[in-house]
Amino acid sequence: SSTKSIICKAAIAWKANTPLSIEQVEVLPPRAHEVRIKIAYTGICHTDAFTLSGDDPEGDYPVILGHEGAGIVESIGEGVTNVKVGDSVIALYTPECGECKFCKSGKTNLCGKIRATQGRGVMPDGTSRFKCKGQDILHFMGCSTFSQYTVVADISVVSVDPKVPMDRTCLLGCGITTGYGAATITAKINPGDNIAVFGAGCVGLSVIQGAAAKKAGKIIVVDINDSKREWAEKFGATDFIDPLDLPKDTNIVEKLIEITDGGCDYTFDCTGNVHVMRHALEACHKGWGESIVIGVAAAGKEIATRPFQLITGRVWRGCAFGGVKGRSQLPGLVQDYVNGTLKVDEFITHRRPLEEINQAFHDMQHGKCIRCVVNM
Ligand code: NAD
Ligand code: AHE
Ligand code: ZN
Ligand code: ZN
Repeated sequence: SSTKSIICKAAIAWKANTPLSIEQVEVLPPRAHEVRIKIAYTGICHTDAFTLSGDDPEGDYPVILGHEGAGIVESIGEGVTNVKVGDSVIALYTPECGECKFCKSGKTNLCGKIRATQGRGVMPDGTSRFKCKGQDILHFMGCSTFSQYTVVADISVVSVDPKVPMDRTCLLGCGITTGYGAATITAKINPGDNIAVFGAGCVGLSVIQGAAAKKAGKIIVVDINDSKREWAEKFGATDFIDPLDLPKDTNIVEKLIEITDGGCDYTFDCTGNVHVMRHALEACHKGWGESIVIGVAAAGKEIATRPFQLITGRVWRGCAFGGVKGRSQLPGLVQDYVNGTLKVDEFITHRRPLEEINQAFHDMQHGKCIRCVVNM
């Protein structure tokens, strides 16, 4: 519906480990099966900082980061039928084509349709829609929400209830959905199940929220930042342990096995630390306990445990975006928020205009920040 480029502001990462710079960018019109979105708000996720730090094997530059964004459809390319101009939308880093082997499997939310080009930072036709200073700028995770306008594949966007403010819906684009989905979709928590959550950031707090919704028994939160106790309790944790406070001869695994009479039914790593991942697996109950890896680890990091842990019935698994299928299931999560059964407002601890996006990255590194929402 549009043939013109838009000139707007975006935060560009020219190379790893340097501040973003706010630049004038040209955003080309959407081609067939693409959607141009006017981004209203974006959250900043730990994964954006991870990629900016140079730890992401797929990280490439120059790039427009950001994958937790909401906005309004400005124009659509040929053949787009799932959204229309003016829709209130959330960008999806885990697309849903509904037709590929993954989408049809009924076993996963991962979609294979555009994963290869998404990983290379380009649109499905192999080219970029961003230009700055005469150069092509790469896309990120199929979203690039740190731009006032972005172009995404039509399978990477979902329309949601326009009555819900976009400074809230943006957070359903990653952190909240990831943790809540990990607890309610990836893990099959039964009432009374004991669970442990390692790391109480936006993702871990969302796991707690999901576990509470599933009426878990003990919801034990493990974090090395003591100030997370209050946060964890607010979202439904029953216990909080700072492993640094344990007596020298007790480790966190023993402690969790002791207080759950043999181990947890489910544990979740929301730290990205591979040593924590091992603890999370080994704190699972013999015979059936499952540990779900959510945290993203740096290039070169590997997990380890004795195979005996698996032989004796513990299960190691993981998920992206909580196992949530964005186009089928995000509108329902938005309604849960409207109905008052899903907390979202509580996660917003900081707000910044686009001009202050580098300070927003600093905010995030501090223990007091859960989410900083950036007003575009
Ligand atoms: P965050 O930094 O806000 O939270 C991490 C928490 O872990 C903090 O409270 C920190 O104090 C705690 N922590 C750090 N080291 C610890 C340790 N050794 N033991 C116990 N607690 C420890 O981050 P977040 O935004 O909540 O994201 C968490 C992780 O999830 C990141 O690695 C992020 O990249 C990843 N992530 C993955 C997905 C996915 O789809 N798989 C989606 C979103 C985020
Ligand atoms: N690119 C990294 C991996 C990063 C990663 O695992 N990303 C998650 C989402 S984190 C959101 O905050 C994800 O979606 N993974 C599945 C996928 O297909 O990328 C690497 O190690 O190469
Ligand atoms: Zn994220
Ligand atoms: Zn698919």
